[in-house]
Amino acid sequence: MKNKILSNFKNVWVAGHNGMVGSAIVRNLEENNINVLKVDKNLLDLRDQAKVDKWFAKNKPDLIFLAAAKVGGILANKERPAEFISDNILIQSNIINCSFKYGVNKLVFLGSSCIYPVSENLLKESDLMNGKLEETNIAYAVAKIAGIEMCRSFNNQYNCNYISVLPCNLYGPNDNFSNDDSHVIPGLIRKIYEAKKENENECSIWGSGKPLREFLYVDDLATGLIFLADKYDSPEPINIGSGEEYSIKEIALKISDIVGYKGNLAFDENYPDGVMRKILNSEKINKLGWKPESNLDKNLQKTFDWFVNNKNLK
Ligand code: GFB
Repeated sequence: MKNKILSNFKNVWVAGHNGMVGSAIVRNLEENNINVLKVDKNLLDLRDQAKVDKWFAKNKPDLIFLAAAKVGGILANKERPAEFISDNILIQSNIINCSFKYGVNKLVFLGSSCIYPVSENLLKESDLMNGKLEETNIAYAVAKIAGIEMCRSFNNQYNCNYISVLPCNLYGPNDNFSNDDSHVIPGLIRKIYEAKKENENECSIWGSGKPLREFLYVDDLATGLIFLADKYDSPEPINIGSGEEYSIKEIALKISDIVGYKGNLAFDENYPDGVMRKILNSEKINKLGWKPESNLDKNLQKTFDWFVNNKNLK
């Protein structure tokens, strides 16, 4: 009999359940017959401390996946830093403070590989706060670093069990496929799909195409987060990556093949590249016993299929 996951918890809340990460966690938990607490953002603005407190008093979660955040790609971060730092600090502070006030047993906080200092090497957890941050997303990075330090501080001072997980770049169903705010994979899926539909001879790709990024499929992330909720109790951050890195040009060519686009891919260097390489050292979680089932080509196809079937939803 497979060990029942999260058997130590009875009231699991996925904050941000409608987002790409939150919905992947919910899919996994509900497939394992675990009831999930959810609250839509139009019913509870997580930036509103009084409302969050009232919700905690009524719903009393004992495990929280903090997947609610203001996220976006390189352009959104570059152009709207005030929103990224303000919203994320408000959301995480409200939830972490209420978790302590209402005795939540465990909280899983989500950082990102982009909060590490710029480096061409594999990013290790010990590299955090040991160097200059990437300019294009410094506001988001500082907010997330504050969240990690808040978890560590509550663990040290009040013996809480709030863990911090740092994923690499993510993709999958239910992502944001908008033209300007999205991350690279959904942004390119939409752009190249539309170039094919409009029979355009050329499709513009931001940047040089040279940057390298590590990608993890969001359903693999979900299994990793649930694995850590069950097995990881350290206040130290832990990376979760696929170990698969590709250049933006390789990704654009793969997506063109999936879409069936035959036009030319033009790289527009008026757009920022961001860091030239961003890949995690995921030895720590691998040694604990988790590895992704990742297969980028198959998962890119699944993501494209989801987009085609849902593109009119948003
Ligand atoms: O995914 P992306 O926005 O995030 O961009 P980052 C990755 C690379 O893809 C950059 C290029 O070099 C972009 O110039 N790119 C090419 C595109 N075409 C496109 C496109 O159509 N859309 C997008 N978005 N990029 C983010 C951080 O940095 O990493 C976030 O800004 C977040 O805070 C995320 O943490 C994980 O990897 O550059």
